[in-house]
Amino acid sequence: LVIKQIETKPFEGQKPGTSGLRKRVVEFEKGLYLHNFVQSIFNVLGSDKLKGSTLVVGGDGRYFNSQALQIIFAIAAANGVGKILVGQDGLLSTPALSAVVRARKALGAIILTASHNPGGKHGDFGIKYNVSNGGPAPEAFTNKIFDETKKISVIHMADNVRVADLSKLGTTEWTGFQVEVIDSVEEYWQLMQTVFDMKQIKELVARKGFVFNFDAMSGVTGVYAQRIFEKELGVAKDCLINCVPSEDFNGGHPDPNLTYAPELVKKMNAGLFDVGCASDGDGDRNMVLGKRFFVNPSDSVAVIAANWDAIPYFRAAGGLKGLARSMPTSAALDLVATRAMVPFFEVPTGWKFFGNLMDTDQLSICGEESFGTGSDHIREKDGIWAILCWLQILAHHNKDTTKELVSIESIVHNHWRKYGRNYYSRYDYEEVDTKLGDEVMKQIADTIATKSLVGRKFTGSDGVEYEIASVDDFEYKDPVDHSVSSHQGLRIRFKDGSRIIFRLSGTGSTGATIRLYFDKYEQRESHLFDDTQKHLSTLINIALELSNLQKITGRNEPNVIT
Ligand code: VG1
Ligand code: CO
Repeated sequence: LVIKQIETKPFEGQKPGTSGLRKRVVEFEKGLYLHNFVQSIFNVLGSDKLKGSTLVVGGDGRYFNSQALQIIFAIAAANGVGKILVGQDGLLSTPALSAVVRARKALGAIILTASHNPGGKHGDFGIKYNVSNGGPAPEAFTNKIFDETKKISVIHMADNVRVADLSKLGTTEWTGFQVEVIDSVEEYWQLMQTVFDMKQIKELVARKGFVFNFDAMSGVTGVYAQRIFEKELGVAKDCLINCVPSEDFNGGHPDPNLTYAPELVKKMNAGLFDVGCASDGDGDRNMVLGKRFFVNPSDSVAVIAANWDAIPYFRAAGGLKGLARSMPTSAALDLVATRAMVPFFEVPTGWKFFGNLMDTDQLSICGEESFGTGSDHIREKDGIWAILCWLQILAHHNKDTTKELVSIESIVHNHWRKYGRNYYSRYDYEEVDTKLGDEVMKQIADTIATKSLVGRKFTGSDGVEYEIASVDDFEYKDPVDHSVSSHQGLRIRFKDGSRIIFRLSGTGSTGATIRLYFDKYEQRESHLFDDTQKHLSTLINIALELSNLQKITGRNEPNVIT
């Protein structure tokens, strides 16, 4: 190893957000921008931990992935790392990376992704550090990285480390340092086989007339889908769409929702398939659609939890240890936890808060409204796992193949009949001027701080009265490490359990994204099947009135409604 010390100066604003550092590619390409952040991670880890350690590295294949990998190899080698495991072609889905860290007992991982943000030369790039449990580094750790980025002055980098061919499995070696290209698809498939009854899913797929479609949105899951859905489970090739990873996601926005997955949504609305699924750029998000039916992500995690006994992994664990959701996610999961009589947790937005609960055996299944669902089989949310859960649940409800197919829609409808329904929607106002975004949040925070809202009544066009029961700024105290995370979202709660939540996104790369979340519980049988936007219209109007959002931002409509 030929090691050099390179002088550097801090870059401003290298603060990791909800899920790592995300910026425009042009930022990352500026001089030593990436180098600084990587060295800062290593500075936090320290030479004792790094010496001879194993790290897992890979990304979702977006533009700049390959260059970034070589930079990371060279810096890692110079900082004492003993071995790097990298996915074939430099690809690793976020969930596969988590699985590999755990299986190989690695010190941690560096994942290169901006998840669902568009890619390409003019798109976004991102980098995130995961710790040894396979999950995102906790806030205390990411704060330390940020502190290091503010004072960094030198980068240690090997001059002669470069892996010529990332498509070839195998090891490249230097004195005291190796890079091994691994088949992460195989490792991920091994894990999935311990979670699911693949034979049963295969039978469902083979059922006459049953059609399943999967859209990888040109993200990383394409390679996992080809192996698992096509080769192992027998799904027809033409039922897998956009399954070749592309540096710019073929010009698309790799976010599996009703706005950004139009191709799949259109086909599902036309009633062409029984099940339609999609995942995001890095493979941790999922969207599940039935024939002409959208499964709201908050409902998805609730239905999976309620049907845990269809899934061998949870049966083997002896049932559910506990359930958890992020604060803005609908309260549908709470109802499942209550009925199952298992512990329940409400954590801030972002997957890093679930890890401690899982590591202490208090949590089995968890989810976020943002199309994230997962369990303690790894420490990241997992798109393909969630899709396999739905296929397993479907297979479980369709053991008798002579009967008409029990559809996704009927499974969800029956769930609502049993538990009641949480009408739910999220409004996103993207790329708002940062100052205006802060102003909206300040307006609502000020109103909340005076508590003058409590007791205020609003009557909707449907004659239903809403009375504000409580207001606060969500704060979470981690029950395991006792760390406190403040300012995690402004909450207005009503007497009937309805909620309005205001949050600023922590994953955008430019300007501010304001998120408004609406959640309203309904138990009356005659109101279980209403239109969501109609059913929520009073809550939506209250939110817009109290925040003055339209006036302050000049935005009449959100960019995305989910
Ligand atoms: C968003 C979602 C959050 C999710 C995060 C990372 O964060 O709201 O639920 O965990 O993205 O998802 P924010 O701060 O923009 O609201 V992913 O698929 O980027 O790893
Ligand atoms: Co993602």
